Amino acid sequence: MVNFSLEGKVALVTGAAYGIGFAMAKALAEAGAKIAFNCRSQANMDKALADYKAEGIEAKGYICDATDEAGVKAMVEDIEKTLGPVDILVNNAGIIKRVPMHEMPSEEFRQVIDIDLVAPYICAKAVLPSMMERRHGKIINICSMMSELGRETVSAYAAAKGGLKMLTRNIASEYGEYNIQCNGIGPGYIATPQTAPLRERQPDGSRHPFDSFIVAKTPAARWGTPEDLMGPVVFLASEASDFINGHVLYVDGGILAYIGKQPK
Ligand code: NAP
Ligand code: GCO
Repeated sequence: MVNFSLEGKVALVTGAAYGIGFAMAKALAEAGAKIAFNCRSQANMDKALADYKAEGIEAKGYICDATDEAGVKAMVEDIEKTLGPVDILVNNAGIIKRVPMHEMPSEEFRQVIDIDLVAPYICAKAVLPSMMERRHGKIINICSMMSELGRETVSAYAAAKGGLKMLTRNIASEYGEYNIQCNGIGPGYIATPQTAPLRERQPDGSRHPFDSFIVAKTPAARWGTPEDLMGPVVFLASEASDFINGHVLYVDGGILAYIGKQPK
């Protein structure tokens, strides 16, 4: 029988205070994993711990910036002491800044690269030695439509997410022989706080033009929800995907397959 169970596994989901990370952590917990997560803000942490508890999940939370190498190392060591070695790492923490590239301060460009690309490297590096020793592990990087496509104002984000796709392939290449699988999940347009500005009602009460654009551009004719990511992450975290490595699974309602409707 195909094994989707995560009983006895320890999962670290970065940036899982809410949004996609929270939904994925919930799914991993429902499949049997023990959950650790991090975020930067105490307020988000407090609310997240209450939300996990309300779902019956005893998640272990850490206030830790995923770009802080020493902090991440200490977090992973503490997880190992309290829950056990990390079997599943989901590099989910991420930000976006929507600024025309020619107007974007380089510090902002660097910050997006730091969080969306360097942090996944830092977190993967922190868990790999133990996974290599135990000769098994799952690393899942949360990529994006912008791992494949560009659009106005998201140059830093697209550069980071494009790099994250190749980092995923490189980790798969370098560590596959240790029975470590590294894959990506590429969500389409998902309704979370990160995309809230793109869905805001206009002053006249009409839908945001980008909202209408995305619904037209998506064969499923809807925004995705964080819950749409729950099955894919359990699949890639489980033994059911042990021979899948270096793959980015797009969970996008068909956007990448679709040229778009002919204008009326
Ligand atoms: P979100 O709603 O903005 O949530 C981001 C989470 O990451 C929050 O918990 C935030 O908490 C945490 N975070 C941000 N920077 C961090 C850092 N440096 N260290 C630790 N935690 C950090 O985002 P989302 O929409 O759920 O997206 C989650 C991931 O999916 C991101 O990588 C995003 O790029 C990707 N994605 C999103 C979509 C979408 O349409 N929403 C589509 C494709 C890919 P704190 O602020 O408290 O740290
Ligand atoms: C944007 C959106 C996208 C989504 C996601 C799509 O401004 O275009 O925020 O980047 O967040 O990454 O997959």
